[in-house]
Order: sequence, then structure tokens, then C-alpha cells
Amino acid sequence: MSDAAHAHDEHGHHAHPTGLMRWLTTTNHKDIGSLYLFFALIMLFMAGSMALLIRAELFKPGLQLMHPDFFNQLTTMHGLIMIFGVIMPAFSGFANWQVPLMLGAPDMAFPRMNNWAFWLLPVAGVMLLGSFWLPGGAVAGGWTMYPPLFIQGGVSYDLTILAVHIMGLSSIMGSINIITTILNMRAPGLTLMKMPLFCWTWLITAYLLIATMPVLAGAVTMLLTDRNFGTHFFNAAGGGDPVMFQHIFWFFAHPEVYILILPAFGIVSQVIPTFARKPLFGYASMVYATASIAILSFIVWAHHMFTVGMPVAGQLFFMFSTMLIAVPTGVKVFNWVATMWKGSMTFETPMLFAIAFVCLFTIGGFSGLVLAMAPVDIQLQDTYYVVAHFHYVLVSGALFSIFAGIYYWLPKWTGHMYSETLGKTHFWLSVIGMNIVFFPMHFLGLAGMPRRIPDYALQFTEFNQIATVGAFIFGFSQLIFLTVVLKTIKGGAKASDRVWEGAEGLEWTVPSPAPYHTFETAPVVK
Ligand code: HEM
Ligand SMILES: [Cu+2]
Repeated sequence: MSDAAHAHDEHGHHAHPTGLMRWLTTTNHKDIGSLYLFFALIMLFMAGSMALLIRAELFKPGLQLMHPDFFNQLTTMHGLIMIFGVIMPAFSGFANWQVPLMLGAPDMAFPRMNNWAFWLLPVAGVMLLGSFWLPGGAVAGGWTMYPPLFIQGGVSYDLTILAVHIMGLSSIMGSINIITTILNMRAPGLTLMKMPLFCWTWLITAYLLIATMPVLAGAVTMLLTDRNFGTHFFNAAGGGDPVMFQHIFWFFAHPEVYILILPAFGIVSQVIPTFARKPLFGYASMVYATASIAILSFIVWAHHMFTVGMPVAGQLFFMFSTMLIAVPTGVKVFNWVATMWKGSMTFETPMLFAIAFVCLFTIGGFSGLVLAMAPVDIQLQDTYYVVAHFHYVLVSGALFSIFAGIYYWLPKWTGHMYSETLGKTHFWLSVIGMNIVFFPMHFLGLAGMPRRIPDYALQFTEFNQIATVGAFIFGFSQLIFLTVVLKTIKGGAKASDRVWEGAEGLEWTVPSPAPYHTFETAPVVK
């Protein structure tokens, strides 16, 4: 390129494209953060509608609304989309908005790769959702993709494998960006141990993603070659072993459940100190606890496999290693409570969600410990107890932290305050609804009701009816959330720079809304 043309390019630098092209070509971390969050919001309503269809079918025993195979498609797609389309993209959205703002960096380290990492997701999303219209319908073998079902299914299974590859690629690119940004682009003086805890939790999460996404990719590639190219990795008739899939899958998927919760710990660790008006209790122990959880997450995978048959020594190993995770997790819960202890607390919507997180996530943690006991798990495996357990950690854990984070940072992002009345209404309906859906599922599981089943024995009717009513309360109260978000984007009381009286950190030193470009000269942190 000639010098003149180069100069011309430099000149054109400020003419940003508008409309659709702006969003397609954007390399700005704030734009990309918003894209991730909108994508997650849309997918939340998609996967949420599937949950309501499932719960509607389960309102009564017998088959009312749908064919059993379609029920299985809904369950599988609900799980896949909630995990890969809602929780993970929402956390990436927070990372994109907040990591540069918290570190005093002008943007992410690799802005163009950042654009790619996002735009791969809608492609995968369309492939997953579109597969409902393919011959044979969407995948129906459960989000865990176990063979032999996943080897026998139709064309949507191949498409889902491709979609999983694409989403994994997106996560790896996002993680490389986050790690590089955090390690290299912190403002002068902002040492690692001074960094906001949200950045720490995402740094560790990004390493987990880079370590485990290739394992998932390997597992689904073996499914693909078993399906199409005559290999027998998981086919016993050809000398393969279907249980091997479970080992590989859970070696990915147990760290994955921490990928779904560590950034939540980070958000809650930002919100609680703000509204308790005290610094986070035990900052360093929080960092070490997060790292310990991440390391331990690699040695516990077979607690998902107690019923496939394993030597007693193996059962003991996976049982005790799993229980060990309760130690660093307990440290975290202790630190959050100690931060609130004798604080001057106020209860704005982000704080309400954060407190609900601490209480209800802990219920999910405890039911996890119950499931970790090998003899108990043999009874409870594949019952509604498991469904209750993971929804306490995913809904009142991951999802509630996302709500807390949105209410907390939305004024910074949009420049407007949200309506506290609507926020609190959303909070109370969500907490009440969530417990009505999922608490009775513990009893259903203890009584032996299997999961992933469209019909059930008569004695399970009452608790199922209660759960379905709760699901519709929870589901429809999310329309309030949608209203709050859209209203806040459009207008509302002007937000101050600091927004919350007790807020600390670099993001609160820039104006609200945060300008398109921030920290072009790095701030100095003392
Ligand atoms: C309105 C809120 C929700 C309701 C009413 C709901 C309901 C359900 C129901 C009824 C099932 C099927 C259980 C079975 O038959 O095994 C299910 C499965 C599942 N849900 Fe949810 N859910 C909700 C939110 C979420 C969220 C936020 C996540 C977050 C990641 C999530 C993750 C999953 C997963 C992973 C499965 C397992 C899918 C499978 O068995 O393959 N759910 N949910
Ligand atoms: Cu696990």
C-alpha cells in the first residue's frame, strides 16, 4: 500500500459504520459486550420457553401436549442452550464490558478476534434452533450427548456436533483475549493482587476453558467419526466402549460447571462489598479459593458415573475429592457473610440478588454434597433430585448473579438508573417462583421420580403441579426483567459517575454512560 493510501486509511479511521454494519464489524469491547448480553437475553427466552413447555406437559401424569420424542428434544435443547447460549455468553458479555474498564485498559488485547468470537455464536445458535425443523427433529439424547443415542440419531446430531465445535472455538478465542488483556494491559500500579475479584475469577475461568474445550471437541469428533466414518470408539460391537465417552465428556463437563459459576462468584464479590460499604473480607483467600476450586475440578469427574460400575477405591477417590471442593467453596461463602457482617447495608436490587445467591447457591452446594456420597448417589442418580440440585446452582446461582450484575452495572453502561420498584418486583417474583419450581423437585427425586421423562406415576402429581405453577411465575416474571432493561436503555433518571455510594474501582471513575473510548491514556493506580 502506498503512503498516500495509508494516510487515507488513517483518516477514515474515525468514520464508523452505522446500522447493521456497525455491529457486524465492531471491534469495540463495549459494543461486543452488549452483543453478547443481547444474544444471551434472546436465548434465555428461547430456552425458557422450552422449559415452560416441558413443565406444561408435566403438569399432569399421562401425555397431554406432545409426543415423547419432542419432549426429549425440548429437554436436550433447553439444557444445551441454557449452558452454551445463555450463561456462558452472558458472562462473556460482562467480561467484555468490565475487564477493560476495571483494569484501566483501552480495549481488549485482540479486538478483531473479539469480533469473531462473538459472531460465531449466532451461527451456532441458528444451527441448534434450526435443527428442530430438520427431518427427525432436534437432538433428543440429553445435553450430555451420550452414545449410543448420539450415534444413532439423524442429521441434527451432526449439526449439533458442528455447533458445539463452533461454540468451543468462540470460547477459546474469547479466553485467549481475556487472559492476554488481564496479564498485559492492567493500568500501571494495578498489580494482580489488587485487581478486582471479577477479573481474577474470569482469568481462572479462561484457563479452564482453554484446558477443557479441546477435550469436548475431541469427544464430539469421536462421535462424529463413529457416526459417519466407521470408527468404533464408543461402539462395544466394534471393540469400543460407550463408558469411555462418559469419562472424556465429564473430564470436560465438571470443569465446565465451574466455568458456569466462577464468574458468578466474581460478580457477587463486586456487588456485596458495595452495598455493605466494606472492602471484601479475605480478598487473598478468595483468589486462592477460586484457584483451588479450578484445580480440584479436574479430579472429580467420575462422581457423575458412580452407577456405571467402578472399583471401590475409585468410588472413594471421587467421593472424597468432590467433598474437598466444599472447603474452598465454604471459604467463599464465609467471606461473603463476613463482608456483610456489621456493614452498613442497603438492599437495592443488585444486593438482593447477591444475597439470594449466597443463600440459594449454598442449598445447591449442599445437595451436591449429598449427591457426592457414592451410596446415596446410586439411589438419586437420574432422578429429579439431580434436577433440583443443578437448578439451584444454575438458576439461583449463575442466573441470579447475572441479574445482580446487570442491575449493578446497567446504570454505568446506559447512563440511566433502572426503576427500583420494577427491579424489586422482578427480584421477589423470581426468588419465590424459583423456589416453588425447584424445591419440590428434591422430594420428587427422593421419592424416585426419574428425570428426562414426559409421563410419571400418579403419586408424583402434586409436587409436579406445584413445580409447574412456580415455573410459570418464574418465567413470566422475566418479562419484567425485559421491561426494566429496555426502559433503562431508553431513558430514566441520570446516573452519576459513581452510581453506588459504596462502589470502588476504576469503572466508577469514568462518566455514565461510559464513553465509547475509555482509558486511552492509562490511569495510575496507587
Ligand atoms: C425457568 C427456569 C427453568 C425451568 C422451569 C427449568 C426446567 C427444567 C426442566 C423441567 C428440565 C428437565 C428435567 C428432566 O426431565 O431431566 C430441565 C433440564 C435442564 N435445565 Fe432447566 N429450567 C430452568 C432454567 C435453567 C437454567 C437457567 C439453566 C442454566 C444453565 C438450566 C439448565 C438445565 C440443564 C443443563 C438441564 C438438563 C438437560 C438434560 O437433561 O439434558 N435450566 N430444566
Ligand atoms: Cu461434576
